[in-house]
Amino acid sequence: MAREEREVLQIAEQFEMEGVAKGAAPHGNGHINDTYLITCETDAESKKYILQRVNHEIFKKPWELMENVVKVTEFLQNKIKENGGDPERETLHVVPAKDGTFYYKAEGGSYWRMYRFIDGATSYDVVKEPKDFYESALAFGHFQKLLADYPAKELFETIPNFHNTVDRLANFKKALEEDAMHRAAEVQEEIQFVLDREKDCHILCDMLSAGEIPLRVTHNDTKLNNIMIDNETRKGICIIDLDTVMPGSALYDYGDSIRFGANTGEEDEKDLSKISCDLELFDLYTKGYIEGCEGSLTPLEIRMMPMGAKLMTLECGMRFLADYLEGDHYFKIHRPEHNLDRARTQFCMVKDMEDKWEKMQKIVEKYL
Ligand code: ADP
Ligand code: GN1
Ligand code: MG
Repeated sequence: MAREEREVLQIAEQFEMEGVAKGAAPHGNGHINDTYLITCETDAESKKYILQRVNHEIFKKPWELMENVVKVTEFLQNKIKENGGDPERETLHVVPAKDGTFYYKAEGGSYWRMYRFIDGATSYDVVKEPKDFYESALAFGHFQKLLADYPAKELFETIPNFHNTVDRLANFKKALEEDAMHRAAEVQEEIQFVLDREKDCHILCDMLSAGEIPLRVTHNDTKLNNIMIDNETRKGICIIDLDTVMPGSALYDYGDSIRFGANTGEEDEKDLSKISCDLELFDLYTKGYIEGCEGSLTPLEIRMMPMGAKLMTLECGMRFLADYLEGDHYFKIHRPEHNLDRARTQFCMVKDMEDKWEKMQKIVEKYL
């Protein structure tokens, strides 16, 4: 057994698992945390768990993050029970550490947490069937609806100003000014693309601060691989990756899903001719999200959906490009220029949305 696996297994042993942990393997395609699938053997069967090293460069206070996650999952478990659902499969369950806390701090200072594994379901990195994307929209909308009466004040802001596009732009400009890796000169076109859209960055922030659109409790990281789709029913059964559940706008959740799932190419596609906003997928997701929210979106929120999609895509591109300029310390990369490739797909998607703007508006208006 490799050293890494042995070390991860030792950490897994610190949690209240059933049986004896036998195997640990890297799992999933998240950009932030390190995720492992732990396999345990009991007398009767084998049991699986998800063990994660929380990225505490990004989540500065993992104990606050875990307090959020525990509270939100308990709240969801109760809601799901009240609604006659299956709380075992429809929300995450945190597995406590043996000392009764909800995370484990290892020697060397890394922070770990464990979830029960959701079996018989898959998280997809691309839309394989349009129907799956529609089901994911229903589920993300439903998630929003379930959290509608969650006491927002109780939530810690795990990453301050997470979707504040004005703040994101300021951070981008700072990275540009510092140009720590001397990379700015080669990416002038991409930089200009962002700077030309400065005004856009204010639109949703202004509407939120004027109270024109409501602040809600939102997920804030609604890409397709943050939902488990049941292998048999093909329903979006469980929303995962709850690290950024915080006050936000429904347009952030809606927009981030479009950014990722309605793109005809992958987030890190090098061939930009493959990138575009698929209007059929855009329509399907819009319909599903509005239905999932069960009438709770305001007419103005619905009208602003194209803007939510465009701004979440622009913001993500700006974040990838800033990270490229700063030396790739935030998002995991798997090749040189990975963040630059990602930024380019996002900007290409933004441009395509701008070209299709009237069509996107017509689509959302159908649902008013
Ligand atoms: P990151 O913040 O790095 O994106 P995630 O919490 O999204 O981490 O987990 C990464 C991947 O691990 C997910 O995309 C999913 O495939 C898988 N995963 C996470 N939690 C569970 C779970 N409870 N059951 C099954 N798979 C999970
Ligand atoms: C990160 O953790 P993951 O891979 O689900 C990021 C999101 C970005 C996304 C881009 C906490 O999501 O904000 O939109 O990458 N999460 C965090 O793929 O920054
Ligand atoms: Mg994730």
